[in-house]
Formats: sequence, structure tokens, C-alpha cells
Amino acid sequence: HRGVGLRNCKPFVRSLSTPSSFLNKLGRLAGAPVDLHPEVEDALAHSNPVVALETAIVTHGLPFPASLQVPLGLEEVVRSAGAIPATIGMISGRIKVGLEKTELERLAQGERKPAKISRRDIAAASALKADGGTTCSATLIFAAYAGIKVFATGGLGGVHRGAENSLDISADLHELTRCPVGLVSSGVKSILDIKRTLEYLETLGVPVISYGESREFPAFFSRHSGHSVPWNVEDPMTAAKLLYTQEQLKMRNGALFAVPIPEEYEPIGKEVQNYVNQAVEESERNGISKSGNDATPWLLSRVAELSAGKSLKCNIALIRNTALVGGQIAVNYQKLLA
Ligand code: PSU
Ligand code: MN
Repeated sequence: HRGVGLRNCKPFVRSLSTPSSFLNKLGRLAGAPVDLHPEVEDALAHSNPVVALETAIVTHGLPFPASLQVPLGLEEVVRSAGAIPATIGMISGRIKVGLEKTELERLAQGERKPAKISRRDIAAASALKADGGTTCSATLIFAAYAGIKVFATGGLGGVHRGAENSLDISADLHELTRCPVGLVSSGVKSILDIKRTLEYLETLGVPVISYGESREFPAFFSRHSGHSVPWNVEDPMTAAKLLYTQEQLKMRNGALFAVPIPEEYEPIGKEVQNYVNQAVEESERNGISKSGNDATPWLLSRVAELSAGKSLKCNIALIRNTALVGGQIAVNYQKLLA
């Protein structure tokens, strides 16, 4: 409204339906290749709980059609907890915070050979108008960018076995030092070196909290890793308070909440973990373990093969559980802000 007198021209009075007006309100650069889904934008603008979900699992973690059914199911789980899901991914170079079903289908089917997008890949993939699934690191970045406080996933990246030679340490770990987001997962990916990953997180100063009954850090497919962490929370409100305290202290880092796989999956999870160990040994022999970015997808598909689909079943169960806990933490976080 150019005709309106200057004193009426307060910033940010534009209608919230304007694309990305919420991001402008946050002071983010106008014109950045980021689109908020209208439902996510509305939730954020009204301080309703939102949970971020990643898409590397869609493009590089799960076979089709699970790659479509699982993320759609996770969105429903988040809703059942009373929060709005924001599944994050890249479509034609634009970061979508909240994907339309057709966009999710496009990523899940791998039509345009989606890239696996970690922090280092974001700008190149965007400039080249690629499709891509965002790993935990890139998803953390865009969750933080949009002001989303909770992100639920299956397994975080970490220190690979043999990293003392390969130096393969996921960028996910450093990202947790830069993004004030609570990441809820079933621990780290099954193929990793848990002990070294926990040491690395300690060095980085990232809080690691077991969620549930004990201080034992879960081992993805199993509730037991033999490693304990310094803190444990038993309910979503305490988890939310921890995140809120970091916010009050203006700490810019995130936190890792490790939620064990549901008890009833423990027996088959243990069996699957044996196949994981076998796949890791194979990858060391055939050289794939040295190929960096490709190691994870190869290992996960090999484990699916060896376990005749049992790994997929467990993976789905544990990630649905983290989505539920993530939703509950997000709901409680907003209560603290109210
Ligand atoms: N868990 C899976 N499949 C995956 C991943 C985890 O079952 O593809 C992804 C996560 O998105 C995680 C990423 O952030 O792997 C880590 O990959 P890298 O180790 O290359 O950083
Ligand atoms: Mn890696």
C-alpha cells in the first residue's frame, strides 16, 4: 500500500499468506531458495508445535514403496501427538520445509536421481536445481532456519567403524553444535562405532540424553549398546525444558535424545544387528567402506537383503516411535513458551 502514510508502514504487517512472509519476519534473507509449506508456516506463525522430518531416508535409506509409505506414516504419527509435520527435502533446487505428497512421491520414486544432501551439498544442489533428500545435517540446518525446535529421525550419522583410517565421520555431529534443535533418534545408525561417536559428541559439547527408563544409550536395532550417557529423561516435558533452558541461555547448539526401539522388537532387532556386523565386514573387504558417501546406502541395502526384510520392519517401528516422542516434546515445548 504505497499510498499509506509512513507511520503506518510497520514492518511485517503483510498478510501471513504471502509466500515465506514468516521467514521474512524472522529476518531471514528474502529470496533464499526456501519454501515453507502453508500449513507449516501457519503453525509456526501461531506458535503451534512442529516436528521436522528428514528425506535422506526417503531417497537413500528405504526401498520403494516403503520410501513413500514410511514418511507419510511418520507425518500421521506426528499429527497424532498434536504437532504438525514438516518433512524437509529439495525439489528443483528449492528447499521445501513441508513437502506436498506429489513432491514426496517424486523423491521416493527417485525419478530425477535425487542427491543425498548434507551441509556441503546444499548450495551446489540448489544452484544446479537438483532434487535431493536431506540428511540429518541439512535437515537440522533448515529446521533451525525456519524456527522448528524438534526433529525426529531413525538414526543419526556418526563415527564409522575404522574411522581411525578412513576419517569417515558424519557431518551430522558438527551440525548439532550449530543448530538449536532437539534431535530425537534411536541413537546412531547401526553400522557405526557407538563408543567413538559418543566420545566425539562429548568433545563437541553436544548433550546426549537417553529417553526412557535407563541411562544406557540404545544401539538402533537393539535397546542395549553397553554404553551409558550422563543424562536420562523419562518424559517429554523434561526433554522440552532442557531445550528451553538452552534457548534461555542463548546456547546455539542442539541436543540428541536417544529413544530405544520398542521392547517387542528387541529379539528380532538383535538378530538384525548380527547382519549389520556381517555387512560392515563385507564392506571392509570389498572396499565400499572407503567410498565415503556411498557406504551408508550400500550397507543398509545389504542388511535389508541379509535379514530378508526384518531390518526394514525394525527400522519402521523405531522411527515411528521417535516421531511420536518428537511430537510430544514439541507439544510440551510450546506449552513452556505460552
Ligand atoms: N538412517 C537410515 N538411512 C539413511 C540415514 C540414516 O536408515 O540414509 C541417513 C541420515 O539422514 C543421516 C545420514 O543423516 O544417513 C548420514 O550419512 P553420512 O554418514 O554419509 O553423513
Ligand atoms: Mn560419512
